[in-house]
Amino acid sequence: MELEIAFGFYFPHGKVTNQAEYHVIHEAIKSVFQTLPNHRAASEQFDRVTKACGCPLYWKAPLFIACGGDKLGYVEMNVMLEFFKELNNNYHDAASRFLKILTKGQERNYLLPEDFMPLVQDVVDTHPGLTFLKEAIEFHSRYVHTVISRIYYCVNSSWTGRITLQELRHSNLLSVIQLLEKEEDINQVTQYFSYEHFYVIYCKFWELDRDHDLFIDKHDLARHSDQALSSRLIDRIFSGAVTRGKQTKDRESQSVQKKMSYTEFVWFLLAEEDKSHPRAIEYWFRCMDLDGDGFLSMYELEYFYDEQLQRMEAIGIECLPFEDCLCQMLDMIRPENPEKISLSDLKKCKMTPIFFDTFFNLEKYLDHEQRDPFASQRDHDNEMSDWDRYASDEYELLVAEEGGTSADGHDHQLVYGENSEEDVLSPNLDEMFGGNPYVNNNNKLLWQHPDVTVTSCSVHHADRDYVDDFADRDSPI
Ligand SMILES: [Ca+2]
Ligand SMILES: [Ca+2]
Repeated sequence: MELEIAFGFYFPHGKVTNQAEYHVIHEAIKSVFQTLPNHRAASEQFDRVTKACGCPLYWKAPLFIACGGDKLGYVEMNVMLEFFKELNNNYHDAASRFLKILTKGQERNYLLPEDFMPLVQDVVDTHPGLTFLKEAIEFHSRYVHTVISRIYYCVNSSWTGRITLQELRHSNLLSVIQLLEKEEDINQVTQYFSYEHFYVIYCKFWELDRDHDLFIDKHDLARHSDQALSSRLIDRIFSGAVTRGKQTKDRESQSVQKKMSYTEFVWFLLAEEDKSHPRAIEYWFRCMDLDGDGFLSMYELEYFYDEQLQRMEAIGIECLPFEDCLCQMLDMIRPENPEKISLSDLKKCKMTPIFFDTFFNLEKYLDHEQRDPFASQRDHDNEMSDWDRYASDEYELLVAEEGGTSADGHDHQLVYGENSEEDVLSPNLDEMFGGNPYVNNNNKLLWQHPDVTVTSCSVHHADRDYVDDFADRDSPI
């Protein structure tokens, strides 16, 4: 990038658009406003204004707000023309314009989760594939938060909670948002917006969260997928390596209990059900890297395998001793340094899901054992991701369990609380995106806002490796 700046090829906000195009759009905006009373556009009319600006349809709510429409209830023609002029003069590609619009003119060069709320809420309110949700208001914020959490999972490869322009450009987010205006069936938009995917994630959480306070603890999570996960791994999930660890004090025992929020659960489930996704590999790597040195050592592998061995013995299954298992795994991963496994070793290997399941998911490990490993790799070569396949299967099951579908194909009964008027999830959700930075095993800060700065284990040279690995921008699948 430094080279690019030196030679003048670097355009932080995209390349300059031509003036002829500007005038065409300028006239188009004027002609929309001239059909409106007092040359003012209300939010319902902003679909036309947005299209006249040459923006994707579902930028309309953020655009309306960026022009002050939320305060006045309308936007005047001159305000819109001024705003567009500024966009045109200073922001020259879709990503930089999107960021400018969503940050509502605040001088920020990154997006926060709440910046996405008007956009996703507007999809709920106006997308033809979600009209059945209109009456079920208590579902709105749950859907909105699920979508935003999925966006961060895929796009925010730096794990900072802040989506940068670079991350936006390396992602498919803008093209998926654009797809929404052509695709009437929201479930076809499997990236981020699918209602069925939301429904599966939410039901899975609801099952675990027995007291419905919208947080789950270690014991709740242990019940996930018939106790498939090892307790050592669950401890790591709650350690702060991958969650920001809300802590609540237990009144009776005075002990501090760590809880997982709904949005953290979204990340967990996505990572658990598709272990080939770059974010999932990072997620499980963080969990297994007990000392936070950026490598999985033989000791760390043995620590997790030990519990797998005990569990298999307990149910009378014959299992490989650690040394043999280790040989198999090293054969499979082929790490650059045979003594330890790095994040990039795992990202390069196509059989990484088998690697992780061997160390902490008994059910999936036994599944893999019964299958030809190359068959599962072939499965992977077809178009559907592991996540899409999981979500689709689970949705079918949920619908079947609930005893048939309603006319619109959706049954909301499961999640209707006793007082369905109140959106109980919202207050919790709204504070979920903030919280503490990630910590490593020693409770020292490992990941800090706003950059990926490793502050704690500076004695390890491996830190460099960590940062490099996380900084490499994998575009989401
Ligand atoms: Ca709970
Ligand atoms: Ca380590």
